[in-house]
Amino acid sequence: MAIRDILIIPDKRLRLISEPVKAVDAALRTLVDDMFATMYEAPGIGLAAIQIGVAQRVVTMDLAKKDEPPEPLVFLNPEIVWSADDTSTYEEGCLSIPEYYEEVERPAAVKVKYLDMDFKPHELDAEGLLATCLQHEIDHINGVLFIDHISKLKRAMVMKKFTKAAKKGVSPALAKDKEPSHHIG
Ligand code: GNR
Ligand code: NI
Repeated sequence: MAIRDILIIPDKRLRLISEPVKAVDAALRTLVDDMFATMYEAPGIGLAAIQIGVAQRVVTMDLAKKDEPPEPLVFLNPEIVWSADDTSTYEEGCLSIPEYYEEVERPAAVKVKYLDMDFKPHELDAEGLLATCLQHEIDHINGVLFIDHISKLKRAMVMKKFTKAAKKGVSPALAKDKEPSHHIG
């Protein structure tokens, strides 16, 4: 099991449309193991394979609270087959956009079709955090990020901050410390 690097915006690979999984083989099992190791270490409640640079339609998730036993979930080729008309708003974050949080409005409930690690099909009725997280992860495998659901101005500000930080090779939280002094005062 290996912890892999998580891609950060503006990495273009985060905009790829991931390919469907064709079979559960040893390589896929290693990918899923690595995704859990990476997700738990981050820590995050969900991860899409593209976030570690693998453009396959694979999602891991664990929504168990800290004081509860782990509940690892795997979704292969997940697809939203129904969305509720009513919406809910949740403050979202993303491991590919570290330390940025914003409210996102999405359908309050979804029905998701997916395959498990035995390649057996399932349908899951989700609401609450599970519905939000599934939509966030299914967005990832379609090259969509949660900032695509916020205002254009907020998105532009986030993109600018992370693009500047990437050029300096530091995290956005530290980037301001590298500003040349002529930017101050
Ligand atoms: O860890 C995560 N938390 C989170 C919070 C609200 C809505 C979605 C998420 S998913 C995120 C991990 C991540 O980036 N998954 O792609
Ligand atoms: Ni994310």
